[in-house]
Amino acid sequence: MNTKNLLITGMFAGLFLSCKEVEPPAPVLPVPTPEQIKWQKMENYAFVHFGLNTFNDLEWGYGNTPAETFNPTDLDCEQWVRIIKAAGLKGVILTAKHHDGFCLWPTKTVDYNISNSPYKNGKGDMVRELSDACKKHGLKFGLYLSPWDRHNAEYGREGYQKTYHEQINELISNYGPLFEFWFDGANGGNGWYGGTNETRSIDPKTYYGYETAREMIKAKHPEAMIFGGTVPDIRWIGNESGWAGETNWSPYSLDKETHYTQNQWGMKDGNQWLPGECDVSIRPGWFYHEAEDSKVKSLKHLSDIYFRSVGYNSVLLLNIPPNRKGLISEADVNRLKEFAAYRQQIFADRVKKGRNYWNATSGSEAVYSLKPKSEINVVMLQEDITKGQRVEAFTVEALTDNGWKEVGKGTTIGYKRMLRFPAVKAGRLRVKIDECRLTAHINQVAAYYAPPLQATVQGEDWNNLPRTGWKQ
Ligand code: FUL
Repeated sequence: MNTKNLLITGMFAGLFLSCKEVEPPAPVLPVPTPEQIKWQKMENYAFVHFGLNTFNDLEWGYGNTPAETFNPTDLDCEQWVRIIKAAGLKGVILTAKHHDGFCLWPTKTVDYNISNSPYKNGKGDMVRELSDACKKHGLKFGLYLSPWDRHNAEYGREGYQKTYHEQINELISNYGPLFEFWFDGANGGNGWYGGTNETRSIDPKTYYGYETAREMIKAKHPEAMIFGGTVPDIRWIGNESGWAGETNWSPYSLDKETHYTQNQWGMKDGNQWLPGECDVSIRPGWFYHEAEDSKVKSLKHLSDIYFRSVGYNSVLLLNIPPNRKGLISEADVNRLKEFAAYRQQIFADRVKKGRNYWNATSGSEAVYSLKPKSEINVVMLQEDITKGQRVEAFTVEALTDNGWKEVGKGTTIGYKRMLRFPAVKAGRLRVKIDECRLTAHINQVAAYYAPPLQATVQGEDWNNLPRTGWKQ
C-alpha cells in the first residue's frame, strides 16, 4: 500500500467515525399541500342534495323519473346561503347530478336536465344560482357529480366516459371558483339506462378516467380538493354518520389493500397526506322527505358529531336538503341556529385560550394558566401540520383545589383535537406529550366549557353510534 492509498483509507475511516456521531437522517413524513391546509382550515361546510328525488320522495332515483316533476315553486338559493353562513359553515357542495342522471344545469350533453323542466319555463340553472349566491355572500362553492348515471343509455359502455368528462368540462368552465369536486363512490347496478332496465357493472378504477378528470379540474381550479375516484386529495371517513376515529392520522396509503373502515383511522405510516372528511345529513335521508320533518337531528346529536369530526382531526360536511318549495325548512333552520349559538357560546370565551408554539419531545410537558377556578370540560389541541402529523399519545391534567387531576388522555392530535371530559374547576392545565415521532409542534392549546345538552328528538340513536376503538 503506498502513502496515497493510506491517506485515502485514513480519510474514509475518519469519515466513518464522524458519521457514527451524527444523528440518523429524520424520516420524511408526508406533509399537506398549501391547498390541503387551506381546505382543512374551513373545518365545516354544507352539502346540498337537491334534484328530482326531492320532488318524488326518493333517495336513489332509478333514472326514469320525468324531468317535468322538477318544479320548485319558491326556490331561493340566497336563503340557503344565508342560513348556511349563519350556521358557521364555510362553503356548500351541490349535487349537480345525482345517480338518477338529472342535471341541475342546462347541459348540452344530455336532454335529461333542468331546461326540460317547468322551472323558470326551462330557463333555470341551479348551479348558476347557487354559485352566484355563494359569491355574493362570501361562501365557497363545490360540486358533486355522480359518476354512476342510471338514466344514460351509454352507461357501462364506451361512450359514457366522454359524456361524463364533457359534463365536468361544462361545470369547471362556467361556474366557481370551486373548492371541492365530489366523485361519489356508489357505482353500477340496476337502472333505467335508456329504457333497457338492466343491471350494468363497471370497474370504477378504470371506467371513468379519473386521472384525466383530475387534470381537467386542477387546471382550472387548482385549489379544488378532489374527493373520491382514484386520485383524490382527501378521503371518505368510512361511514355516513359524521364521525372519525378517535385515533385519526391524516397520512394514508392508497396502494394498501384494506377494509374501508380503516378510513376512520387513517394510517400512521401512510405514504401520502390524505385527510378525512365526515359526511352526514341533518336528517335521516340525504334528500328532503316531508315524513322526516320531525327527525331533524337534535342539538345534542349535532354537537356530538361536531366534536367527533372536527374535534377528531377531520372536517365536517353537513347535508341540509331543501324542500319541494326550494327552501330550507323551518325545522332545519331552527336547529342550525341553535347549533351556531351553542358553538359560539363555547368558543367565544377567549380568556381561557393559551397560545404559544411548543416544540415537544416524547415525555415533555407544558403548563398553561387559566383564569382562576375556570370551569372547563373541553381541551383543544392543535399541531402545526405543515410539519406533518407527529403526536401519538398525550395526557391532560388540570390543577384543581385538590391538586393535579388527570382529566383525559388521547392519541393523535393532527390539525385539531378536542378532548371532552367531566367538568372540573381549574386554574392551570398541564399537557404531556407521551409519545411522538421526532419533535411535535403544538401551536395551540385552549380550554372551554360546553354546557351539557339533553336529547330532545324521540328515538334518536345518537348514543348508539358505534364507538371506535382506542387504538386501531
Ligand atoms: C352516497 C350516495 O349513494 C348517497 O345518495 C349520497 O349522495 C351520499 C353523500 O353518498 O354514496
